Amino acid sequence: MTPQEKYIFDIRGYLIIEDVIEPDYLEALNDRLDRWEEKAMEKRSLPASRTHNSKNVCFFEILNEEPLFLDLVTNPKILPYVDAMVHRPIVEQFSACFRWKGGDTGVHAGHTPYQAINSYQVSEGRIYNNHLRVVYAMKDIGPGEGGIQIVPGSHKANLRWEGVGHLPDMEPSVRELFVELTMKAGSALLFTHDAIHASINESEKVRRLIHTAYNFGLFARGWLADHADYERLFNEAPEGTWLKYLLRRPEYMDLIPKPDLEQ
Ligand SMILES: O=C(O)CCC(=O)C(=O)O
Repeated sequence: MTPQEKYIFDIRGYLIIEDVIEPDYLEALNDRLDRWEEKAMEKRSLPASRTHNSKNVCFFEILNEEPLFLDLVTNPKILPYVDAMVHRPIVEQFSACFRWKGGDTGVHAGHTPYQAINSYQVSEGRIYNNHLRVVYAMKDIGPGEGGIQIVPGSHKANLRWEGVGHLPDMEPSVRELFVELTMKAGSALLFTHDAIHASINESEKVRRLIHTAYNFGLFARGWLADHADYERLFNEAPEGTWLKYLLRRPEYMDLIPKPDLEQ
């Protein structure tokens, strides 16, 4: 991560890096995702739950079922950013999400001006993300096609968000704070979950994302991923690798050494 990228990330709360998935690998992943999209179509008609509704379906178990996706966890083009911005990281979640027209995510962020321990911080020139999102566009995402929308700089907000919860309901003066991030297939959006964000797909195109997140290893996994979710993959990962390191359980006494970045 260059000093310029670090500066930009700190000011805006996000960074888009292009061409982080090789074309052949992207094609192979998309071939598999075609199958998952078929499953997603079936899930759309089931009663809504935390992981799906008729316009948005996510699969949080995909990493356990698709070995091909494991290399994304340790993507060598992304790992240096994770290492630079998350202290002793663990994988917090990994999911494939499909989004149809009208599907949206309401406005939210991890940051609170009154609970500093969970918040994005910088100390002695080092960035500390408690929850760094790395979101891969598996297909191009153009304007109106569901790109994540962020309020730049809001990870440092001093006041509580008082806006409404959904993008279409917002007054123009608030709505214009959001920057809609279009993406090319094979690129990654890295953002601090402390920045205010939301999204909506207003197009006929199905938005296809791989969501990953890296957390500070002392914190528990998120509300969607469980401590045991990656136990088998952790056990199978070779000793001393980044894969094993990132898939470890979050522990209060986190003593597993961090591998060198070069491997
Ligand atoms: O999938 C989306 O558009 C929203 C993602 C999001 O809210 C998140 O990663 O926290």
